[in-house]
Amino acid sequence: MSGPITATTIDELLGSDSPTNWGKWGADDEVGSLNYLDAAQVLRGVAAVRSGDVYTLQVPIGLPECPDPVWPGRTPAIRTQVMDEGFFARGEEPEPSDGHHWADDKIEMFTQGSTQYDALAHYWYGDQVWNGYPADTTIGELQRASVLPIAERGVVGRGVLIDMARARGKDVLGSGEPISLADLLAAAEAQGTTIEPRDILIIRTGWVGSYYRTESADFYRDWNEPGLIYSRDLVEWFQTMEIPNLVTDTIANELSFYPGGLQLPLHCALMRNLGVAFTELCRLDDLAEACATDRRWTFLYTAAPLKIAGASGAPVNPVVIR
Ligand code: UVW
Repeated sequence: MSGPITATTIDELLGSDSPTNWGKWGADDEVGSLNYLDAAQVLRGVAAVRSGDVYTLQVPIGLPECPDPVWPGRTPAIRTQVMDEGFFARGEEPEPSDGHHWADDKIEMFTQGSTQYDALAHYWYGDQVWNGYPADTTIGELQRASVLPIAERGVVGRGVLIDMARARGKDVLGSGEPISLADLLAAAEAQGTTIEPRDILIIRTGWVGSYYRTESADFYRDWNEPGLIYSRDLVEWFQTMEIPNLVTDTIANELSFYPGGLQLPLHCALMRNLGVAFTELCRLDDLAEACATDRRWTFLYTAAPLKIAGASGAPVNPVVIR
């Protein structure tokens, strides 16, 4: 990419011939590039397991000392205790005759307010969402390409981690720091890693990890998440490589804002047009440390978001087995 991107609309940026996978898996498809993860890909993931070490990638929900990290405008989860020993001690709940007590609680949260899978119809431009479904199928609930079909299917395959922060000798990439396709491939080469077709691509920036070490006001100042920057060759590479799933440790998986005013154009080019599943807001630091220690950057990746009907996203705790 030469020079800053100054397009002011997604249409202008992507043009009329941006690569798409619409129709590739039929007129009724709702899981897009996850279709690439067939049984052979599951076995390829299993074959990458060496030590049996397990890593969970979700950030915690509802830590009392630290509100959950969320995209500006969303609010962190609120967990409310609905029943506990205190209710009995205060006489607010009648004592059951058999002597049992219990605890209950509830959570109010954005479906995308934690580590999460985006539904393929979560983000669009023009009047169509993934696979050409009309944009008005999102009114009230996502009638097509909600997160439910992804949740019902599950996601299993070979994961490959590219540690961009480590490649640049940083703990964390800076606000608005871009990652081009060339940067990604150079970091993979420097790690000695080959990204193979149909790999689940996991990119570490250190961003979400830094949230837990940073004052909230500092974390949200000059808000522009680092990440992949749009280029036509990046989109073509995703399509040619048949990448089913992009996973990162940022809240929205890509560079947030562009000088011309664009926001999250890869949500449109990759998710809406190619059907690439987005897994956002992962905690990757411990996994990256383990990979750097024994220089093995590939593993079995498994995940299934919660089955929430009609939802534009759903929390998930991906599990990686090395
Ligand atoms: C936005 O929609 C802003 O981001 P995300 O995909 O993280 O939910």
